Amino acid sequence: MSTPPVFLSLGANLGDRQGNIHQALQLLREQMVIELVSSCYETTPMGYRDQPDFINIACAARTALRPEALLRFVKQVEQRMGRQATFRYGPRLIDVDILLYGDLVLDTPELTIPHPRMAERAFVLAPLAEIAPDIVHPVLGLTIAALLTKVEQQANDEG
Ligand code: PH2
Ligand code: MG
Ligand code: MG
Repeated sequence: MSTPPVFLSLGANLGDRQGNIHQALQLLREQMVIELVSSCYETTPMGYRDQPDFINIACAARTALRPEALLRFVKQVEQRMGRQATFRYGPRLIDVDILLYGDLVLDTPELTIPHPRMAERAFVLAPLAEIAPDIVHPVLGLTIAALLTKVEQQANDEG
């Protein structure tokens, strides 16, 4: 296929976390060919800490959907799985975020690609580095492996 590789981050910290991730991947396959899936990472919550640990994964996929349609589709998958709106960074059954869409750089009120916080988040970068260490972030010009190293060094510096 000639569509660009799309990278998604999935996270869950409510209910059957592993089952939710698995179900989301199945639903995503309705509109995407999923080519690579990372292993599952159990991660401590970032942002708002007083909530259960997450399971996070990353996947690589191809889709005919353009970015805006892809965003609508992943939001629909979250809704179909019963995700309830809570507060920002709060607990969720499933979260599906678009990280990268080929080399596309996009910034609209609805959608920012690359994902604006991916470079700060070990829970995004560690799974992504497992499946795509050498992909270059189209804005920062660094590989995923290099971004992960930076985040890990910062975490060490902060103790
Ligand atoms: N998602 C958030 C906020 N904090 N922390 C972890 N460990 N994993 C997540 O997926 C996560 C988070 C907002 O989407
Ligand atoms: Mg998210
Ligand atoms: Mg989200």
